[in-house]
Amino acid sequence: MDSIFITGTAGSGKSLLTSRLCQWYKDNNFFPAIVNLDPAVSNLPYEVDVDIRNYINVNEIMEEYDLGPNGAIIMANDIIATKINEIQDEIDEINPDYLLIDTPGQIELFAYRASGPFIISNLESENKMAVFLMDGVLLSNPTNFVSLSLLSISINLRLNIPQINTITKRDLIIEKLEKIMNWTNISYLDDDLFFEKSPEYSLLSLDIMKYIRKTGIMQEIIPVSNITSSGMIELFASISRILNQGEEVKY
Ligand SMILES: Nc1nc2c(ncn2[C@@H]2O[C@H](COP(=O)(O)OP(=O)(O)OP(=O)(O)O)[C@@H](O)[C@H]2O)c(=O)[nH]1
Ligand SMILES: [Mg+2]
Repeated sequence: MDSIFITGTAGSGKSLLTSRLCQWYKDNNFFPAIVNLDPAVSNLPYEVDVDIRNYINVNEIMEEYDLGPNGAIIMANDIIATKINEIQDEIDEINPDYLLIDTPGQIELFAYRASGPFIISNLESENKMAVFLMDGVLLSNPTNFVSLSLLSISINLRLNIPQINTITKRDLIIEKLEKIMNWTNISYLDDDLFFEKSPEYSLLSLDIMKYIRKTGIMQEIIPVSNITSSGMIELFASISRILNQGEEVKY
């Protein structure tokens, strides 16, 4: 079994992409299963196979510990790690080819606290990887692009598994897409940063991007749309490439 963790900023399209990936694997005669790790979600655009909400109830946590919604969500995210055995048992019973893991809306609660890295390192799976979603709608200027690239690297550092970067909601940014993709090129980025309001932040953005380029971590960014499916073939190819590499180099 290979596991694919879908991560990204709140509202970037994680849950919808999870359902699209699941459908693709089904259409190609594989056996996928979905784990929902978001204890606070109310509606999901797919049928869940393993659901953290069966073990963690945010409303009950609010009442029992006299917490407000934010405190309860933080606590709920921390409790995820304690449910690893139950989740693993359910997954083992299903025994899918591909396990798609939809992560909580608040990426910082999953990645920067203990539970996300704990679940990732303890889940039993042949290969593990992450798909990080950058919300295309947030990429309105080059400084935002650099900030989200930095977030991607930061998440990669915390989760410590191979990661693919995507720009989501491609259908909503058709006219801007070429410009956004050009920002991976330092000279284009430099030109566009010139029009940013603050020279200080422009220089900082440029320095950060130069470093990011050097690491090679953001070499490939795949624009996708969950609505029109454009870019999905490239995404599947990239996922397969990483998982197949893992056949030789175990992570
Ligand atoms: N136009 C467009 N809308 C999208 C796309 N992907 C997701 N959406 C919409 O964006 C909203 C958020 O999508 P979700 O899949 O719930 O995003 P999420 O990252 O799981 O959200 P949280 O778990 O709440 O952080 C929904 O209204 C989706 O229909 C896309 O590719 N194009
Ligand atoms: Mg979601």
